[in-house]
Amino acid sequence: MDVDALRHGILDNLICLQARPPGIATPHDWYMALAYSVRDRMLARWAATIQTYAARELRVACYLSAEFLIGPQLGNNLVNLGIEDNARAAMRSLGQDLDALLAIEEEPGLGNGGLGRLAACYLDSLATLEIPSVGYGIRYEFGIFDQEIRDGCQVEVTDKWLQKGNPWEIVRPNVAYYVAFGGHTESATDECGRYTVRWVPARMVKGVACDTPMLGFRVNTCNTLRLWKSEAVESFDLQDFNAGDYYQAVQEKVISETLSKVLYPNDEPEAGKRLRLAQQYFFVSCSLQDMLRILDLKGEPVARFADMFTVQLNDTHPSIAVAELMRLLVDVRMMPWDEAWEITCRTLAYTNHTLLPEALETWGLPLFGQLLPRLLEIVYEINRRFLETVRRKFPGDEARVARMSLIDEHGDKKIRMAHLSTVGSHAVNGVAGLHSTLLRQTVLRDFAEMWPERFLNVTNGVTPRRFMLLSNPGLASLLDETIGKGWVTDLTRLKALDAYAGDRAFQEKWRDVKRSNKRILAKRIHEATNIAVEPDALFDIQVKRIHEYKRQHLNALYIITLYQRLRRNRGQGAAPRCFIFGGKAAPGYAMAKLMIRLITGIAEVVNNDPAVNGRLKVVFFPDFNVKNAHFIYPAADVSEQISTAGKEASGTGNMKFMMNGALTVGTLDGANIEIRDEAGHENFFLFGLTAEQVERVKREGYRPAQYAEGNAELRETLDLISGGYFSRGDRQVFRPLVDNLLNSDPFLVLADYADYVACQERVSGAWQDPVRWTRMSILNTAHSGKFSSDRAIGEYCERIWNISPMRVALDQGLSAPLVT
Ligand code: 26Q
Repeated sequence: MDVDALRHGILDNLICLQARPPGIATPHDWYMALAYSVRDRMLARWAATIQTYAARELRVACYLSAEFLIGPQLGNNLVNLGIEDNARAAMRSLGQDLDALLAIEEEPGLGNGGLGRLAACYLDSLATLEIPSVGYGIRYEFGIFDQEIRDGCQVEVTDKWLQKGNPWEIVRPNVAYYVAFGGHTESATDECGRYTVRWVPARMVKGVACDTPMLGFRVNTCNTLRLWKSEAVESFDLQDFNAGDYYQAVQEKVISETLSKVLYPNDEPEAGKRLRLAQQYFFVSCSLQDMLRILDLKGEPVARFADMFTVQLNDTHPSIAVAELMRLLVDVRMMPWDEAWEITCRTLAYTNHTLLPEALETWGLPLFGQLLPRLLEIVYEINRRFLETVRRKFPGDEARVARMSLIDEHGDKKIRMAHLSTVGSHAVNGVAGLHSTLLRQTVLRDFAEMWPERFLNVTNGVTPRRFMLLSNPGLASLLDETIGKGWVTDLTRLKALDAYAGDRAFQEKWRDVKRSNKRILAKRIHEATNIAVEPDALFDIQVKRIHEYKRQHLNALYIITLYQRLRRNRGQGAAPRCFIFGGKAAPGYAMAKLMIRLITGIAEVVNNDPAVNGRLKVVFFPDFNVKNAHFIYPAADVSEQISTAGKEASGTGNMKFMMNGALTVGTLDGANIEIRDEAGHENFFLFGLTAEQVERVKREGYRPAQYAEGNAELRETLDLISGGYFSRGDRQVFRPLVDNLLNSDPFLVLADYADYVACQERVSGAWQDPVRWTRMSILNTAHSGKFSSDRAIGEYCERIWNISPMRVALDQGLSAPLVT
């Protein structure tokens, strides 16, 4: 781990793996050589971890997720190994700059947003807390698209994260499973008189394990993220094919390989039907087969499955696991149904991430039956038995039976994946207090009535290693020198900052850190957009996926209002503000794309208007991803969390902002509520209708146009948009957006407008008093401890998984049998 050994390792890898002598090595060659050298230093821990898990009787937590948005790995691994300084020195001695190399890494964009990033934060905490665990998912060849902004519009560019190779991944061709699709089933009675079913598939696909090591912070535990890549079943034997069949066989191979080709964006109206379902089944089946194989290798009977594994379903995307585990136990392992069902329910637990009806997953019966005929039969059988228990418990209540059924029989029949997950799990949780309450009251109300003990809340959390220590080194060293280093793994220790919140000297240091982070962001903004922003301005930031419920357009309406006010008094008296947006819109989500155009349109006008005198700047930062997030969160003064109350399940960006000392402007939605309770109500800018009020307004007949009629500034703002002021005179462009707001406004933007504007004025007032502001900022960081993913994972371990840490020792013999 010392500088000299690192230097040698890097040179070795440069020459032996990159095949480049130092004299002609490109920066990318140096990056690869360093990455391999870091990986080499993780491998001893990885092997020790695998050995420890293989040798002992223990329980493993398996986190099943269609997305893992892990972000760049090099910096995180250096930090977790504790060799960042040594690596920097080693690179310097080789004439290279570590920061420049860190910037080269292409991040694996294997997720859309919150849900995928949450899975990655949880892997970090699982390893840091020394919990035996595996992440299971899909190795997409193309992750989330890269976003470019051209003429103010989003343009999607293919993600090419694998183009130059991925030094973190280890492919394991010997860890592979077959997954069946299509065909039909045949039933028979075997010699023992048992009813058996044989699935005769139309085709098979092979799933190969691609492993990425997930090292914990300063521990020996190095867990595995196992992502499945699809391949054609066998390379075909030329002699068996005539020329025509040869090309047919190649074609089959191509189809098989498309399975793990691309990640689907959420919020897509045509959210890829058939292929998406095939992806889900593919990775779930491979993962469950992998668990069974590990059980066999350990010599454990299948009956012990639920003792050895606990499986968390990250939303309904892996919910086919309920039926697939039944199939593997009943059809393949010949277990009686009841015993298999008991194991399935004891093994699985389900996390819900949304209440939005349009985002709840369902699959049409015909499609499901064609692709997975045996699984459809199993779903029917689960449903038949389940509805029997409903009828026993609520005799004569057929309306309830229809509501709870796994099959939605209104119109085209569909399988309700949230119902399937709930029925097949022993625990169901929401991701923030309000969300879990609403889950019990709305989407899963009947289920909560039937099994109240099954429902619980686990508020989300994020990893302070990546989102503080790695991305905000200035803050991290100030914290280290003020309260000691322990906060990184016990974030509640930040409370010790309370004592310094009013300390003028400390406040000065706090502001220095923030100012330097803002300078870094200002530089990035200039490079990416050519817009010059003033680091002394208030940085007001909203970064997240673009969606109507997240209400980036509410923010935009306020900016226009502020702009008008500034123009009237020629910018006098107002505190300079810089509004920064970032986030991707689903390629097929027209309204979200229009919201981006509105923001860039506003930016073009206000940034170039001399009348505002530089007191207002608007930036749309392109391609918001984990890498860019590293320099965005630390630079924020204000965090915009303005979703319609009741719609954002939790939010996790809100937590990253808080840890980095931003003050939140927010509604009583998702985790905002808990953030406000922790920070102190006086240190949070609250506005807007509550979830209950939102529902009441909607029930009583919401008329958005009335709000515009009653508010001259709002009317003027909407008129400017419709009049083409932000679209170079084109009155058509934003019509759908303005019409939607005036005529339906499903997310109550206009209803919350006035209160939002008033709230933003309070923000401006507070900003004028730096001592007060800094105090509030310090108190936000000080009280962010609850939002560490370590706390969240601790709760999963204790309340759902019943699993405890297992220390890994480095100095083990290499004799124990290996179960990879
Ligand atoms: C589903 C079917 C077909 C294609 C795509 C999808 C799909 C993919 C991703 C549906 C949803 C997602 C992602 C959802 C998501 O990120 N939800 C967010 O989860 C966070 C972590 O719990 C919460 O903080 C956010 O509030 C929630 O919106």
